Amino acid sequence: MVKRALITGITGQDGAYLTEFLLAKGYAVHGMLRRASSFNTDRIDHLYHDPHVKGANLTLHYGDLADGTVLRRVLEKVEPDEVYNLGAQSHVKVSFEVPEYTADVDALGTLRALEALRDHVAHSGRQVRFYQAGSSEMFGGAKPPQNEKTPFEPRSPYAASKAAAHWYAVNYREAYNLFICNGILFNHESPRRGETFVSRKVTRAAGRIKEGLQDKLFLGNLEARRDWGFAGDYVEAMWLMLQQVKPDDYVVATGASHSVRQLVEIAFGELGLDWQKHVELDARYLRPTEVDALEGDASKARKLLGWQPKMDFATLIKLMVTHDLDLAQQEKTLRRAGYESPARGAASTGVG
Ligand code: NDP
Ligand code: GDR
Repeated sequence: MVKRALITGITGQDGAYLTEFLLAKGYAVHGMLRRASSFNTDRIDHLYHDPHVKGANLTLHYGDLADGTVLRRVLEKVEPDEVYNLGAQSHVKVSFEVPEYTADVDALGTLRALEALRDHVAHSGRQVRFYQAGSSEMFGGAKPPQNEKTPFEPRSPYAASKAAAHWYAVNYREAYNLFICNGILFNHESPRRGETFVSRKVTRAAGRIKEGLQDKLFLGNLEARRDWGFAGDYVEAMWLMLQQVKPDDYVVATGASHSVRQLVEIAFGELGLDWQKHVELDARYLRPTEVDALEGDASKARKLLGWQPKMDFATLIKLMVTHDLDLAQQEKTLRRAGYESPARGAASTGVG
C-alpha cells in the first residue's frame, strides 16, 4: 500500500525538502497551496508533474489555515496516513507587525487542523498521524541549553502563537487519544531559505557584493545567538517522529550555537570579503523583544529517534554562499544582456 501524506505549507522551505524526502520513500504526497496573484511554487516546481503523467505522485489542493472548511474537505478527500502541519506566518519580526493574523494562522490554524483531524478520525476510524511544526522560539527568554523540559517563555507574537499550537496539540493527543507529535525545531536553513531570514539575507548579500551588484548590507542585532542546522536534515526528524510506536514531543537541534556576527564573518570570509566594510546597523531590523540565545539539547531525539544532524554550521554556510554567488552571477549576466530587472523581492526585504 502506498502511504499518503498531506502537507500544509508545502511551498515553504521545509515543505519542499519534506516533499522530496517523502516522494523518495514512495509516498503519494498531497500539499495545500495558497492562492496567490503571482506564482508561489518555485521550491516544488521541480517535483511536480502533470497529473496525466503516469507515476505523478504530488497533488496540490487550494486551501488556507484560516479556512477550517477547506482543511476539513481536503482531509476527507485525501484520507492521509500522515499530516505535516508546516503552514505558518513564520517570520518573527513580521509577527510584531501582524500579530492578529499570525495568531489566526499559527495558533487558530493549528486548532482548525486538529478539529478536522479529530472529526475525520472519529468518522472514519482510520489512524492518522499528525506532526505539528513547533519552534525553539517558544523557549524565548529561557536560558540555554533548552530541551523538552525547559519551560516556554515566548518573546514575540509568533512564539506565543506557536506555544498555543503546541499546547493544543498536547491536549488533543491526551483528550482524544490521537497520534500527534510536536517537533520543537531550532533554526534550520538552506539555499531555499526565505530571503528575509538572517542566514539567507547574509549569503544573498555576500554574493551580490562580490559581484558588484550591491555595496551595503543592513542588519539588526549581531549579538543574538542561534543553533543553526540544515533543513534537509531536519525534515527527516519530522518523519521519524511519526514512525514511532507512541506519539511524543522532541527537540531537534545541532547542540552548537553561533552569533549573527560569526555567521556574517564566515559568509563574507568565504568570498574573501571584509564584512566590516559592508555591514551597517539599521534599527528597523531590531525586534521590540529579542531572543538572545538559543542552543538545543537534542539528546532525546538522538536516543529515541536515532536522529542526528549530518551537516555542520560552516558547511551549511558554505553551501548557501556558493548557491547565492551563482545566483548573483546569473543576475549579472542578465544585466549585461540588457535585462535591468530589480533584485527579486526587493520590495519585501525591508521588513526582514
Ligand atoms: P516558510 O516561511 O518557508 O514556509 C511557510 C509555509 O506556510 C509556506 O508554504 C506558506 O505559503 C505557508 N503559509 C503561510 N500562511 C499560510 C496560511 N494562512 N495557510 C496555509 N499556509 C500558509 O517556513 P519554513 O518552511 O521555514 O518552516 C515550516 C514550519 O516550521 C513553519 O510553521 C515554521 O514556523 C516552523 N519552524 C521553522 C523553523 C525554521 O528554522 N525554518 C524552525 C522551527 C519551526 P506561501 O508560500 O504561499 O507563503
Ligand atoms: P528567527 O530567524 O527569528 O530565529 O526565526 P531570523 O533569521 O529572522 O533571525 C535570527 C536572528 O538574527 C537577528 N537578526 C536579523 N534577523 C533578520 N531576519 N534580519 C536582519 O536583518 C537581522 N539582523 C539580525 C534576529 O534579531 C534574530 O536574533 C526563525 C524562523 O524560521 C522561525 O519561523 C523559526 O521558528 C525560528 O527560526 C526557530
